[in-house]
Amino acid sequence: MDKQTISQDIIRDRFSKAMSQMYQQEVPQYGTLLQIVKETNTDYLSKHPDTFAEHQQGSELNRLDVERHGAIRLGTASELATMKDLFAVMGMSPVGYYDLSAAGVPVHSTAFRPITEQALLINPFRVFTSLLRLELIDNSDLREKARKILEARDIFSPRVRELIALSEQQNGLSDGQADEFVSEALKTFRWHSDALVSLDSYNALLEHHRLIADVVSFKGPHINHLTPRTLDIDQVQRIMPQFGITPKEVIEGPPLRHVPILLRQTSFKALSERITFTDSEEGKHTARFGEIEQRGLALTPEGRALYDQLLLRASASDTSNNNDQHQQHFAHAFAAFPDDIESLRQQKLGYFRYTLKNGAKLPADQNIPAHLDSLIKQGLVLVTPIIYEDFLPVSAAGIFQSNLGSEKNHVSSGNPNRSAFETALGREVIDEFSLYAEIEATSLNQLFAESAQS
Ligand code: OOG
Ligand code: NI
Repeated sequence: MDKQTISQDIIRDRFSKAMSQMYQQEVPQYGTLLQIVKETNTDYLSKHPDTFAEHQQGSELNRLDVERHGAIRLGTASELATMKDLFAVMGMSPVGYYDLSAAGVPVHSTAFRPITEQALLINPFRVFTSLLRLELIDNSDLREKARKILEARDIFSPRVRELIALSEQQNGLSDGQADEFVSEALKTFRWHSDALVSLDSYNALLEHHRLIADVVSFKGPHINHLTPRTLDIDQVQRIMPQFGITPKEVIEGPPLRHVPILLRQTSFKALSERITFTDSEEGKHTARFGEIEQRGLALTPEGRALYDQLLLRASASDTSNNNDQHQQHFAHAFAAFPDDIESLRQQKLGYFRYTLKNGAKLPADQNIPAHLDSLIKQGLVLVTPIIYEDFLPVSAAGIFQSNLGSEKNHVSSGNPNRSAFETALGREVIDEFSLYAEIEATSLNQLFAESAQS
C-alpha cells in the first residue's frame, strides 16, 4: 500500500463533499437550496462579470462552488478536545471565540477552518462548533443528569480515533487512509433517530431549553445545518418561497451595499423529525435546518468597532419583522459606513489584497511603499477585498433563536469565559484579525519584491 501522505487540503475537500452528500440525503431541502444558490450565482455572475478580479477568477469560482459551512453542538470538554484533533487532520484550526450566553443560548463557540490563503482557495470548509455550558443551567438535578448522560457517551468511532493518532504519528494520511478517515469521521456527524434518553427525560430537558435537549438526548452531535455561499442573498431570500422553503423573516448582518462587508445570513426553519426514545415511545425533535450566506470584506478592529456600533444603534430602533423594511432601516443606519473600496482602504476599515496589474511594470527607481496610493490611482496596483472567513455572534444568536423556537428559556445569561473554553479545547483559539493582517502584509511584500526585480 502506498504510504505516501496526501495533503490535508485534499482530505478536507473530500470530507466537505461527503458531508454535503450525506446532508442532501438526510435533509432534501438542503439539496433544493444548493440548486437555488447555484442558479442565483450563475445569474449574478453573468450580470456582474467583474465580481472577481480577472487574475483570481478561476480559483474564486472553484472556491465558490465548493464553499459551505456547517455547525455542531458538543456536550463535554473531552468531545471538544478530540474534535480539535479530528479537524486538525484536515488542516482546520480553531479561530475566534464566540460567547452566545449573552443572547440566552448556553454555549460558547469557535470556528474550525483552514487558515492559509492557499488552503482557503482549495476549500474554505468551516464548522461552527459550540460547547454546551452546563454551569449555566440553574436546575442542579437536571444539570447532574445531563452531565451523567454526556459522560457515558462516545461520539467517536474507535477507528477514527486510531486514524487521528496515525495522522499525528505519520504526519499525515495516505490516500487510502484518508478515504477511511472521511467515512469514519462522517459517522460522528450523522443523524440518529434513536435517542439516548427516555421520552420523559427528553421532555424534562426540552422544558428547560431546547438546545440542551438537542445536545444531551442524542448519540452524537448531528450536523445541524450546512450553508452554501451566495453572491446575492436578497435574491435567494426572495425566491425561496417559490421552491416551498420558508425563510426566517429577516436577513441577519449588514444591509445590501456596493462593497459587501462581513457576513449576511438567512435560514429556513428546522424540520420536525420522528424520534424513538429508549422506552420505545415515539416523539418529534426539531434540530436541523438550512441556511445561506453572503460574504464580503474582512474588517479591521476599527472597521469592526464601527460595524458593531452601527448594528447596535440600528437594532435598537428596528421594529420591523418585514425584510424590506428591516433592510431599508439598516441601510439608513449604515450610511455612516463608507461604501467604496478607496475610502474603506484609506480609512483602514478593511483588509485588502494588493497585486500588480497583469503585465504592468513598476518604476524601478521608486520607493513603492511611499507611492502606493498613486500607483493604485494609475491602475498599476490592483486592490481587492480580502473576504471575511469567520462568523458574527449577533447573527449566530439570531440563527440559533429562529430555530430554537420562541419558548421561554430558563438560562441565566452568563458571561464570556474564553479561558475555560481554551482549557477544554486544549489550546488557544487563533485571533482572526491577525490572519487577515498577515494575508494583506504578504500581498504587499510580494508586490514590493516584484517591483525590486523589475
Ligand atoms: C450554530 C449557529 C451559528 C452561523 O452561521 O452563525 C451559525 C448552531 O445553531 O449550532 O452557524
Ligand atoms: Ni451557520
